[in-house]
Amino acid sequence: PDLFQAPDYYLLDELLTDEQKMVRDAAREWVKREVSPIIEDYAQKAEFPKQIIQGLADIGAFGPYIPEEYGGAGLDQISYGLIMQEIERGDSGVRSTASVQSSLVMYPIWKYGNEEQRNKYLPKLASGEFMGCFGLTEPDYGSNPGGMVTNFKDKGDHYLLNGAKMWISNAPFADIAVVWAKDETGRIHGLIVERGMEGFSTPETHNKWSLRASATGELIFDNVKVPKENLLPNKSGLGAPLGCLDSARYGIAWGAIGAAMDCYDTALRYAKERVQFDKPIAATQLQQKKLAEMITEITKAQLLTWRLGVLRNEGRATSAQISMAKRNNVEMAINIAREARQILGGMGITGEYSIMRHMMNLESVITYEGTHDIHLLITGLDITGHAAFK
Ligand code: TGC
Ligand code: FAD
Repeated sequence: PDLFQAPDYYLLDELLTDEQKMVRDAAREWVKREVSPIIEDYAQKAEFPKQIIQGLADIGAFGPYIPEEYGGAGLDQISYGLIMQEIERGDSGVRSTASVQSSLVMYPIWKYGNEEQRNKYLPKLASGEFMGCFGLTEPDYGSNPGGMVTNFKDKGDHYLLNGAKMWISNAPFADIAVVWAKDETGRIHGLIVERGMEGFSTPETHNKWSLRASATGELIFDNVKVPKENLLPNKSGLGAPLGCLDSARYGIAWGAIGAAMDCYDTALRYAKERVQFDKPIAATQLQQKKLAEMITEITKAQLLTWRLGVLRNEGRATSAQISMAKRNNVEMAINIAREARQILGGMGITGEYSIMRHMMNLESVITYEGTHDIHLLITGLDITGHAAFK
């Protein structure tokens, strides 16, 4: 009863299995106990709370759907989504850390790596002993990663890697980086770069107004000698990193619902308690309009995302379907954060409440993993057959 009141207007819990509910409730309880009490302070300090890494591993947030033989939690896609929802109810930056570790580092090693690489890295990533990051974006190539200039040359017994990535979540403290770079023919491959390799540095990006509790940085490669066994052998081409993004974007679709739920829940409680003109502001039509529209949008997003989860479990979800859910849900959440902030009046701009932090975080979420525009253009391409971004 002390848990956060998660809106479930259409009785969606009835669509979840006992295991899915158990996983979600464990994540919810952990976020409430370990994340919510400290996260505002860390966001204000612009610091990632490293002490929660063990807890994230314990709730299965590192590799929820990676098979147990590699240390993952071996869960289904809806359980994965529900974990992301609960973490992002706490903070989008913490969810970012889990998304990157699971879908952008463990996923490519699992799917595109060989057995040796899986055994070497996955159990340590699942337990949080190793933290990873994913380097796709470059200073001159964000929405268009296919243009990347980071490259490697075959030097016989090793590869020589040069280039730079920017806006990389977890980079400042990551032990390993999954880096996308072109070979001498211009073909994109994934390489595992380890901290400590000569010529590899990860300067931190400062002065962010968004995702402040997540560490963001650059990856600089200055003639880094990468052992040949660190190349991911089983997939190359732009489709390889984009395949990882499908998995992360799906998790973000769920995560955004969590941020929206927290804003709605906070605004509803506040509106019932806050009295102006001798009555609770919740008794005014204007505030009811805001709250009623919020629960409607959350409910629509929950149904869309649950269905997407079923399709993912069946291996039938398309990339375009994932783009639609990421785009819809993040916009839904950012709109709810803005309306909820207003319901709290002046209190809404303070760190006493989570809403302003969610609102600012969501400015990153609507931009990373494909901007809001790019996801619209992916839907446009899917329904018309014309790629408008080219
Ligand atoms: P295009 O020619 O369309 O495609 C190239 C190849 O990729 C295949 N493909 C996909 N494969 C798997 N999943 C997908 N979603 C795929 N989309 C496309 C495609 O079939 C093709 O394969 P092949 O075999 O024919 O070569 O590529 P394009 O250059 O025209 O670009 C398409 C576009 C614009 C949609 C794509 O570049 C894109 O999605 N851009 C956005 C970039 C982006 O999302 N970056 C994210 C960086 S990572 C990040 O932000 C992490 S934040 C994490 C956190 O902190 O939580
Ligand atoms: P640009 O691509 O330059 O876009 C600028 C504007 O132009 C946007 O509004 C965009 O929608 C629009 N635009 C671009 N192309 C078109 C077009 N064809 N038609 C119409 N409009 C267009 N990347 C990683 O690789 N790993 C990470 O871990 C990671 N973490 C991140 C963490 C944070 C906090 C942030 C902010 C970003 C992160 N990113 C990461 C990078 C992120 O994926 C990129 O910022 C994003 O893909 C957009 O690229 P860009 O910033 O270069 O914007």
